[in-house]
Amino acid sequence: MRFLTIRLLAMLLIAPLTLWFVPAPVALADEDTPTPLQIVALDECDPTTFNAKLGPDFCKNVALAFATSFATKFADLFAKAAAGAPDPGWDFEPDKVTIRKGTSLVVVNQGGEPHTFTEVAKFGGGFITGLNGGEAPVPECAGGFKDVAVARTRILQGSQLQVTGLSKGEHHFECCIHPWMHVTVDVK
Ligand SMILES: [Cu+2]
Repeated sequence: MRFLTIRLLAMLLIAPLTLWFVPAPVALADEDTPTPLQIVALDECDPTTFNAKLGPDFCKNVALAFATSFATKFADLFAKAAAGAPDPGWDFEPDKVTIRKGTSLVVVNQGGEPHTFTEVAKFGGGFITGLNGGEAPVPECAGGFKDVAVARTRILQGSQLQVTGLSKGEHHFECCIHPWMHVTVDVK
């Protein structure tokens, strides 16, 4: 009888404590974590010509590239970049975003080939000279994928990268492979 009473007392004491402590962190997380803002990386690489140059499965464009004529051939991508009119199908969308401090970015690669989402002080060339349209590589991209700082900003086909902890002010991100792909992020 005494044992039962102690158990009952314990339950009566512990039950309200659990109710009190468990919901609190959930409510806090909802208030402190704004919905991430999504940016999409796009390209229309032509699997036949890209993979002939770069190996099987480099370009995994499954978004109807075979059935239509909007895919860009490997040589044409380089020719357009060299002429100063880079292919608009290679793009981050949107190009300019405004977020409040604490909001994270989620960058989703819906294209067929890899991209990077690399923060740079100033937009400029990437690490593939033939795609730079004559611009010098920016220091943040210059090392290519042998530089861990660049490699960790890589987004493979069908995957995503999350960017958190951006300070207030203007930030610039570009693809170190296709440097005309860029985004300006204004953090308020
Ligand atoms: Cu790219």
